[in-house]
Amino acid sequence: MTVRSHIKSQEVEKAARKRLEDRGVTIEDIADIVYIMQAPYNESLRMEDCVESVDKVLEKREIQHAILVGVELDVLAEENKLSEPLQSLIAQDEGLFGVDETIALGAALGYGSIAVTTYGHLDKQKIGVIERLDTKNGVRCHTFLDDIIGSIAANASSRIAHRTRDLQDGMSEEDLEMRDEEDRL
Ligand SMILES: [Ca+2]
Repeated sequence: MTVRSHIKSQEVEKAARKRLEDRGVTIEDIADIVYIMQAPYNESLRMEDCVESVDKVLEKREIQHAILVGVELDVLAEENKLSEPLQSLIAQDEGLFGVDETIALGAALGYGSIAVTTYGHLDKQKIGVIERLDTKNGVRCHTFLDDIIGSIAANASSRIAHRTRDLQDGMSEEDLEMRDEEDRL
């Protein structure tokens, strides 16, 4: 086992973003879901707000770690590199295997109850890119990725809901910016 003593956070963020890209998921794909989720509550919502929100969520370490763990397991399952019975549980996306959802839900906890309920909704109503990933075609394994995308979209939706309220309440852009920084755990 080789262990590197210091892993820079920029390296982790870059790797997580690359993982999504390699799996064919763009920030815009996730932003589309955010738009669908938030537009009914926010008349002036623009697509670019959703893209920005997804981008900010991807700055969060907890999310980056969830992406790295989840996609790694999906890829190892595709390559038949896991040991049994885990290999089959993940490759088949076995209905009672809930670790994919546990990781994704855990990553949604940092953005409060709106993120949690939105994640739950997206888990049931597969929307946009999640639906595409959920389609089992026997070649690709997205057991973890679909839930992680749901979690990112849920967090970005919750972030927009809270920011919209804060702006209505007269909070300045600087205060909101500071909040994002504090949130970056
Ligand atoms: Ca799943």
